Amino acid sequence: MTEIKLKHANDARTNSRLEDLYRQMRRVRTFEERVGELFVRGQSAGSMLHLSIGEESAAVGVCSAMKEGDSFTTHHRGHGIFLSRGANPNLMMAEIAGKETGYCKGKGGSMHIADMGLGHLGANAIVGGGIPAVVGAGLAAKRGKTGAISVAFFGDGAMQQGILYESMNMAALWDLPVLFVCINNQYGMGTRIDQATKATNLHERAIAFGLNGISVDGLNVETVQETAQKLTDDARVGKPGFLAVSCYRFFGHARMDKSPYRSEEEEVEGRKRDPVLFARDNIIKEGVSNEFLDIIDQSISDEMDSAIDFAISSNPPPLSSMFRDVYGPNEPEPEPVQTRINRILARE
Ligand SMILES: Cc1ncc(C[n+]2csc(CCOP(=O)(O)OP(=O)(O)O)c2C)c(N)n1
Ligand SMILES: [Mg+2]
Repeated sequence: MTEIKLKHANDARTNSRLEDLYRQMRRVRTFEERVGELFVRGQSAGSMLHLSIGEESAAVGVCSAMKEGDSFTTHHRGHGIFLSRGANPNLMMAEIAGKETGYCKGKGGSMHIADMGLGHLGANAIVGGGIPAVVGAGLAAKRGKTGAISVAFFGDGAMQQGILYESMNMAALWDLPVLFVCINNQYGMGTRIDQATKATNLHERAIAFGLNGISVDGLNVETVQETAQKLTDDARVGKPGFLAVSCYRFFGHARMDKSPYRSEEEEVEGRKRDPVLFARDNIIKEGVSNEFLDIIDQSISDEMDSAIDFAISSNPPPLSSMFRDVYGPNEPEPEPVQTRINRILARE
Protein backbone atom coordinates (compact mmCIF):
# COMPACT_ATOMS: atom_id res chain seq x y z
CA MET A 1 0.00 0.00 0.00
CA THR A 2 2.77 2.46 0.86
CA GLU A 3 4.31 1.68 -2.48
CA ILE A 4 1.16 2.80 -4.33
CA LYS A 5 1.09 6.04 -2.33
CA LEU A 6 4.68 6.68 -3.24
CA LYS A 7 4.10 5.75 -6.85
CA HIS A 8 1.72 8.55 -7.71
CA ALA A 9 2.73 12.13 -7.07
CA ASN A 10 -0.85 13.02 -8.04
CA ASP A 11 -3.90 11.13 -9.23
CA ALA A 12 -2.81 10.73 -12.84
CA ARG A 13 -3.14 7.28 -14.40
CA THR A 14 0.02 5.25 -14.71
CA ASN A 15 1.11 3.71 -17.94
CA SER A 16 2.30 0.42 -16.48
CA ARG A 17 3.58 -0.78 -19.87
CA LEU A 18 5.99 2.16 -20.08
CA GLU A 19 7.00 1.57 -16.48
CA ASP A 20 7.84 -2.04 -17.34
CA LEU A 21 9.82 -0.98 -20.42
CA TYR A 22 11.67 1.57 -18.28
CA ARG A 23 12.49 -1.04 -15.68
CA GLN A 24 13.87 -3.35 -18.33
CA MET A 25 15.95 -0.61 -19.93
CA ARG A 26 17.32 0.42 -16.55
CA ARG A 27 18.34 -3.20 -15.93
CA VAL A 28 20.25 -3.24 -19.21
CA ARG A 29 21.93 0.10 -18.48
CA THR A 30 22.95 -0.88 -14.96
CA PHE A 31 24.16 -4.30 -16.07
CA GLU A 32 26.37 -2.65 -18.69
CA GLU A 33 27.73 -0.15 -16.17
CA ARG A 34 28.69 -3.00 -13.86
CA VAL A 35 30.27 -4.96 -16.72
CA GLY A 36 32.34 -1.86 -17.55
CA GLU A 37 33.59 -1.77 -13.96
CA LEU A 38 34.39 -5.48 -14.08
CA PHE A 39 36.52 -4.86 -17.17
CA VAL A 40 38.39 -1.90 -15.67
CA ARG A 41 39.23 -3.99 -12.60
CA GLY A 42 40.66 -6.67 -14.91
CA GLN A 43 38.03 -9.19 -13.83
CA SER A 44 36.41 -9.87 -17.20
CA ALA A 45 37.63 -12.61 -19.52
CA GLY A 46 39.21 -11.61 -22.84
CA SER A 47 40.52 -8.27 -23.96
CA MET A 48 37.40 -6.79 -25.58
CA LEU A 49 34.10 -5.60 -24.22
CA HIS A 50 31.33 -3.84 -26.15
CA LEU A 51 28.72 -1.98 -24.15
CA SER A 52 25.23 -1.19 -25.44
CA ILE A 53 24.68 1.98 -23.40
CA GLY A 54 22.43 4.29 -25.44
CA GLU A 55 20.88 1.35 -27.36
CA GLU A 56 18.56 -0.01 -24.66
CA SER A 57 15.31 0.75 -26.49
CA ALA A 58 16.27 -1.51 -29.40
CA ALA A 59 16.89 -4.51 -27.15
CA VAL A 60 13.94 -3.95 -24.84
CA GLY A 61 11.48 -2.72 -27.48
CA VAL A 62 12.02 -5.65 -29.83
CA CYS A 63 12.45 -8.36 -27.19
CA SER A 64 9.22 -7.36 -25.46
CA ALA A 65 7.43 -8.04 -28.76
CA MET A 66 8.84 -11.60 -28.86
CA LYS A 67 7.31 -14.68 -27.23
CA GLU A 68 8.55 -17.66 -25.31
CA GLY A 69 9.92 -20.20 -27.77
CA ASP A 70 11.17 -17.57 -30.22
CA SER A 71 14.86 -17.72 -31.01
CA PHE A 72 17.46 -15.09 -31.83
CA THR A 73 21.09 -14.36 -32.56
CA THR A 74 23.06 -11.27 -31.59
CA HIS A 75 26.17 -9.44 -32.67
CA HIS A 76 29.14 -8.65 -30.41
CA ARG A 77 27.18 -5.96 -28.49
CA GLY A 78 24.43 -8.24 -27.28
CA HIS A 79 24.33 -8.22 -23.46
CA GLY A 80 21.20 -6.04 -23.38
CA ILE A 81 19.39 -8.24 -25.90
CA PHE A 82 19.97 -11.45 -23.94
CA LEU A 83 19.03 -9.77 -20.67
CA SER A 84 15.82 -8.53 -22.30
CA ARG A 85 15.01 -12.10 -23.37
CA GLY A 86 15.09 -13.27 -19.78
CA ALA A 87 18.74 -14.06 -19.12
CA ASN A 88 19.78 -14.42 -15.50
CA PRO A 89 22.23 -11.57 -14.79
CA ASN A 90 24.24 -13.75 -12.41
CA LEU A 91 24.93 -16.35 -15.08
CA MET A 92 25.64 -13.66 -17.67
CA MET A 93 28.06 -11.81 -15.43
CA ALA A 94 29.80 -15.09 -14.56
CA GLU A 95 30.14 -15.91 -18.25
CA ILE A 96 31.65 -12.50 -18.99
CA ALA A 97 34.04 -13.02 -16.08
CA GLY A 98 35.02 -16.42 -17.54
CA LYS A 99 33.64 -18.49 -14.65
CA GLU A 100 32.32 -22.06 -14.71
CA THR A 101 28.94 -20.91 -13.35
CA GLY A 102 28.35 -18.86 -16.51
CA TYR A 103 25.95 -19.69 -19.34
CA CYS A 104 28.74 -21.37 -21.36
CA LYS A 105 30.78 -22.50 -18.35
CA GLY A 106 33.03 -19.48 -18.83
CA LYS A 107 34.27 -20.59 -22.25
CA GLY A 108 32.15 -18.27 -24.40
CA GLY A 109 32.55 -14.91 -22.73
CA SER A 110 30.89 -11.68 -23.74
CA MET A 111 30.98 -12.26 -27.50
CA HIS A 112 30.04 -15.95 -27.67
CA ILE A 113 27.35 -16.29 -25.06
CA ALA A 114 24.48 -18.63 -25.95
CA ASP A 115 21.65 -20.56 -24.30
CA MET A 116 19.35 -22.79 -26.31
CA GLY A 117 16.84 -22.93 -23.45
CA LEU A 118 16.14 -19.22 -23.81
CA GLY A 119 16.34 -19.36 -27.60
CA HIS A 120 19.73 -17.64 -27.75
CA LEU A 121 21.39 -19.30 -30.75
CA GLY A 122 24.58 -17.41 -30.10
CA ALA A 123 26.31 -14.07 -30.02
CA ASN A 124 28.80 -13.72 -32.85
CA ALA A 125 31.97 -11.66 -33.14
CA ILE A 126 31.98 -11.79 -36.94
CA VAL A 127 30.06 -8.81 -38.31
CA GLY A 128 26.89 -10.31 -39.84
CA GLY A 129 27.95 -13.81 -38.76
CA GLY A 130 24.86 -14.58 -36.69
CA ILE A 131 22.36 -13.53 -39.35
CA PRO A 132 22.04 -16.69 -41.48
CA ALA A 133 21.31 -18.88 -38.44
CA VAL A 134 17.89 -17.25 -38.08
CA VAL A 135 17.01 -18.26 -41.62
CA GLY A 136 17.66 -21.87 -40.61
CA ALA A 137 15.73 -21.45 -37.38
CA GLY A 138 12.89 -19.80 -39.30
CA LEU A 139 12.80 -22.66 -41.80
CA ALA A 140 12.72 -25.20 -38.94
CA ALA A 141 9.89 -23.30 -37.24
CA LYS A 142 7.92 -23.14 -40.48
CA ARG A 143 8.36 -26.83 -41.30
CA GLY A 144 7.66 -27.86 -37.71
CA LYS A 145 4.67 -25.49 -37.52
CA THR A 146 5.85 -24.33 -34.08
CA GLY A 147 4.50 -20.78 -34.41
CA ALA A 148 7.87 -19.41 -33.32
CA ILE A 149 9.84 -16.67 -35.02
CA SER A 150 13.58 -16.11 -35.16
CA VAL A 151 15.16 -12.66 -34.84
CA ALA A 152 18.63 -11.57 -35.96
CA PHE A 153 20.07 -8.58 -34.10
CA PHE A 154 23.05 -6.86 -35.72
CA GLY A 155 24.67 -3.45 -36.10
CA ASP A 156 24.71 -0.98 -38.98
CA GLY A 157 28.14 -2.36 -39.95
CA ALA A 158 26.42 -5.58 -41.06
CA MET A 159 24.40 -3.58 -43.61
CA GLN A 160 27.52 -3.69 -45.76
CA GLN A 161 27.92 -7.48 -45.47
CA GLY A 162 26.77 -9.77 -48.29
CA ILE A 163 25.49 -12.48 -45.94
CA LEU A 164 22.65 -10.17 -44.84
CA TYR A 165 21.36 -9.93 -48.40
CA GLU A 166 21.55 -13.69 -49.01
CA SER A 167 19.64 -14.19 -45.77
CA MET A 168 17.00 -11.55 -46.49
CA ASN A 169 16.51 -12.99 -49.97
CA MET A 170 15.90 -16.51 -48.71
CA ALA A 171 13.66 -15.38 -45.85
CA ALA A 172 11.48 -13.40 -48.28
CA LEU A 173 11.45 -16.10 -50.97
CA TRP A 174 10.45 -18.85 -48.55
CA ASP A 175 8.04 -16.70 -46.47
CA LEU A 176 9.92 -17.47 -43.29
CA PRO A 177 8.95 -16.35 -39.76
CA VAL A 178 12.02 -14.17 -39.43
CA LEU A 179 12.78 -10.60 -38.35
CA PHE A 180 16.03 -8.77 -39.10
CA VAL A 181 16.82 -6.02 -36.59
CA CYS A 182 19.55 -3.51 -37.34
CA ILE A 183 20.67 -1.48 -34.32
CA ASN A 184 21.92 1.61 -36.09
CA ASN A 185 24.14 3.29 -33.51
CA GLN A 186 25.67 5.45 -36.28
CA TYR A 187 29.11 3.82 -36.09
CA GLY A 188 30.95 0.71 -37.22
CA MET A 189 34.02 0.97 -34.96
CA GLY A 190 35.39 4.43 -35.96
CA THR A 191 33.48 4.78 -39.24
CA ARG A 192 30.29 6.85 -39.22
CA ILE A 193 27.45 5.34 -41.22
CA ASP A 194 27.47 8.08 -43.86
CA GLN A 195 31.13 7.33 -44.50
CA ALA A 196 30.28 3.69 -45.08
CA THR A 197 27.26 3.97 -47.39
CA LYS A 198 25.32 6.42 -49.59
CA ALA A 199 22.07 4.57 -48.91
CA THR A 200 21.36 5.49 -45.29
CA ASN A 201 17.61 4.72 -45.42
CA LEU A 202 18.41 1.21 -44.36
CA HIS A 203 14.88 -0.25 -44.46
CA GLU A 204 14.59 0.54 -48.19
CA ARG A 205 17.10 -2.18 -48.94
CA ALA A 206 14.92 -4.74 -47.15
CA ILE A 207 11.83 -3.60 -49.04
CA ALA A 208 13.76 -4.21 -52.28
CA PHE A 209 14.10 -7.84 -51.20
CA GLY A 210 10.37 -8.21 -50.57
CA LEU A 211 10.40 -7.77 -46.78
CA ASN A 212 8.33 -5.50 -44.56
CA GLY A 213 10.94 -2.82 -43.93
CA ILE A 214 10.65 -0.02 -41.35
CA SER A 215 13.08 2.43 -39.69
CA VAL A 216 12.27 3.93 -36.30
CA ASP A 217 13.82 6.46 -33.95
CA GLY A 218 15.08 4.57 -30.92
CA LEU A 219 14.63 7.48 -28.53
CA ASN A 220 11.12 6.34 -27.67
CA VAL A 221 10.99 2.72 -26.55
CA GLU A 222 7.21 2.63 -26.95
CA THR A 223 7.52 3.40 -30.67
CA VAL A 224 10.12 0.67 -31.02
CA GLN A 225 7.92 -1.80 -29.13
CA GLU A 226 4.78 -1.00 -31.15
CA THR A 227 6.60 -1.23 -34.48
CA ALA A 228 8.33 -4.44 -33.46
CA GLN A 229 4.96 -5.88 -32.38
CA LYS A 230 3.53 -5.29 -35.86
CA LEU A 231 6.57 -6.81 -37.50
CA THR A 232 6.69 -9.86 -35.24
CA ASP A 233 2.94 -10.46 -35.72
CA ASP A 234 3.48 -10.44 -39.49
CA ALA A 235 6.62 -12.56 -39.28
CA ARG A 236 4.71 -15.17 -37.27
CA VAL A 237 2.36 -15.70 -40.21
CA GLY A 238 5.17 -15.97 -42.76
CA LYS A 239 5.74 -12.33 -43.69
CA PRO A 240 9.34 -11.65 -42.72
CA GLY A 241 10.42 -8.16 -41.72
CA PHE A 242 13.29 -5.78 -41.16
CA LEU A 243 13.52 -3.08 -38.52
CA ALA A 244 16.24 -0.44 -38.25
CA VAL A 245 16.39 1.30 -34.86
CA SER A 246 18.44 4.47 -34.86
CA CYS A 247 20.28 5.41 -31.68
CA TYR A 248 23.67 6.70 -30.56
CA ARG A 249 26.57 4.64 -29.24
CA PHE A 250 27.31 6.64 -26.08
CA PHE A 251 30.88 5.42 -25.63
CA GLY A 252 33.72 3.99 -27.70
CA HIS A 253 33.44 0.90 -29.86
CA ALA A 254 35.02 -1.21 -27.12
CA ARG A 255 35.77 -0.33 -23.53
CA MET A 256 39.30 0.91 -24.34
CA ASP A 257 38.29 3.08 -27.33
CA LYS A 258 38.31 6.80 -26.47
CA SER A 259 36.60 7.69 -29.80
CA PRO A 260 39.25 10.06 -31.21
CA TYR A 261 37.35 10.02 -34.54
CA ARG A 262 34.41 12.08 -33.23
CA SER A 263 34.13 15.39 -31.41
CA GLU A 264 33.16 15.90 -27.81
CA GLU A 265 30.35 18.22 -28.94
CA GLU A 266 28.91 15.43 -31.04
CA GLU A 267 29.05 13.04 -28.08
CA VAL A 268 27.35 15.54 -25.78
CA GLU A 269 24.54 15.98 -28.35
CA GLY A 270 24.31 12.24 -29.00
CA ARG A 271 24.02 11.38 -25.31
CA LYS A 272 21.06 13.74 -25.02
CA ARG A 273 19.20 11.11 -27.02
CA ASP A 274 18.95 8.88 -24.00
CA PRO A 275 16.07 6.36 -24.25
CA VAL A 276 16.20 5.55 -20.53
CA LEU A 277 15.88 9.17 -19.41
CA PHE A 278 13.29 9.86 -22.12
CA ALA A 279 11.10 7.05 -20.77
CA ARG A 280 11.68 8.22 -17.20
CA ASP A 281 10.58 11.76 -18.07
CA ASN A 282 7.43 10.45 -19.74
CA ILE A 283 6.56 8.31 -16.72
CA ILE A 284 6.98 11.33 -14.46
CA LYS A 285 4.71 13.34 -16.77
CA GLU A 286 2.09 10.64 -16.19
CA GLY A 287 2.21 11.35 -12.48
CA VAL A 288 4.64 8.78 -11.11
CA SER A 289 7.02 10.24 -8.55
CA ASN A 290 10.76 10.55 -8.93
CA GLU A 291 11.08 8.86 -5.57
CA PHE A 292 9.24 5.78 -6.80
CA LEU A 293 11.51 5.53 -9.83
CA ASP A 294 14.56 5.93 -7.59
CA ILE A 295 13.38 2.91 -5.62
CA ILE A 296 13.13 0.89 -8.84
CA ASP A 297 16.64 2.02 -9.82
CA GLN A 298 18.03 1.10 -6.41
CA SER A 299 16.57 -2.39 -6.48
CA ILE A 300 18.09 -2.91 -9.93
CA SER A 301 21.42 -1.61 -8.71
CA ASP A 302 21.28 -4.14 -5.86
CA GLU A 303 20.38 -6.93 -8.29
CA MET A 304 23.41 -6.14 -10.46
CA ASP A 305 25.72 -5.82 -7.45
CA SER A 306 24.67 -9.34 -6.53
CA ALA A 307 25.47 -10.48 -10.08
CA ILE A 308 28.99 -9.06 -9.70
CA ASP A 309 29.41 -10.80 -6.32
CA PHE A 310 28.18 -14.08 -7.83
CA ALA A 311 30.62 -13.80 -10.75
CA ILE A 312 33.61 -12.85 -8.64
CA SER A 313 33.02 -15.56 -6.06
CA SER A 314 32.63 -18.28 -8.73
CA ASN A 315 35.54 -20.46 -9.90
CA PRO A 316 37.07 -20.46 -13.35
CA PRO A 317 36.57 -23.72 -15.28
CA PRO A 318 39.26 -26.32 -14.46
CA LEU A 319 42.02 -26.72 -17.02
CA SER A 320 41.02 -30.36 -17.53
CA SER A 321 37.70 -29.19 -18.99
CA MET A 322 39.31 -26.92 -21.58
CA PHE A 323 38.04 -28.84 -24.63
CA ARG A 324 34.82 -30.12 -23.08
CA ASP A 325 31.62 -28.75 -24.68
CA VAL A 326 33.72 -27.39 -27.52
CA TYR A 327 33.15 -30.40 -29.81
CA GLY A 328 29.97 -32.39 -30.47
CA PRO A 329 28.71 -34.84 -27.83
CA ASN A 330 30.17 -37.90 -29.60
CA GLU A 331 33.68 -36.58 -29.90
CA PRO A 332 36.35 -38.64 -28.08
CA GLU A 333 37.84 -37.14 -24.92
CA PRO A 334 40.35 -34.53 -26.06
CA GLU A 335 44.00 -35.18 -25.46
CA PRO A 336 45.22 -33.46 -22.27
CA VAL A 337 46.82 -30.12 -23.12
CA GLN A 338 50.23 -30.97 -21.74
CA THR A 339 50.40 -34.29 -23.67
CA ARG A 340 49.47 -32.42 -26.81
CA ILE A 341 52.13 -29.76 -26.23
CA ASN A 342 54.75 -32.46 -25.55
CA ARG A 343 53.78 -34.29 -28.74
CA ILE A 344 54.10 -31.09 -30.82
CA LEU A 345 57.44 -30.19 -29.23
CA ALA A 346 58.78 -33.71 -29.85
CA ARG A 347 57.92 -33.36 -33.54
CA GLU A 348 60.03 -30.19 -33.98
C1 LIG B 1 33.52 -9.67 -40.98
C2 LIG B 1 34.16 -8.75 -39.98
N1 LIG B 1 34.79 -7.66 -40.39
C3 LIG B 1 35.36 -6.82 -39.50
C4 LIG B 1 35.31 -7.10 -38.15
C5 LIG B 1 35.93 -6.13 -37.14
N2 LIG B 1 34.82 -5.44 -36.47
C6 LIG B 1 34.39 -5.81 -35.25
S1 LIG B 1 33.10 -4.90 -34.74
C7 LIG B 1 33.11 -3.97 -36.13
C8 LIG B 1 32.13 -2.85 -36.30
C9 LIG B 1 30.75 -3.33 -36.30
O1 LIG B 1 29.89 -2.25 -36.37
P1 LIG B 1 28.36 -2.48 -36.24
O2 LIG B 1 27.96 -3.67 -37.03
O3 LIG B 1 27.70 -1.20 -36.57
O4 LIG B 1 28.16 -2.86 -34.71
P2 LIG B 1 28.44 -1.94 -33.44
O5 LIG B 1 29.86 -2.22 -33.02
O6 LIG B 1 28.25 -0.54 -33.82
O7 LIG B 1 27.47 -2.39 -32.43
C10 LIG B 1 34.11 -4.38 -36.99
C11 LIG B 1 34.38 -3.76 -38.31
C12 LIG B 1 34.64 -8.27 -37.75
N3 LIG B 1 34.54 -8.60 -36.47
N4 LIG B 1 34.05 -9.07 -38.68
MG1 LIG C 1 27.12 0.33 -35.33
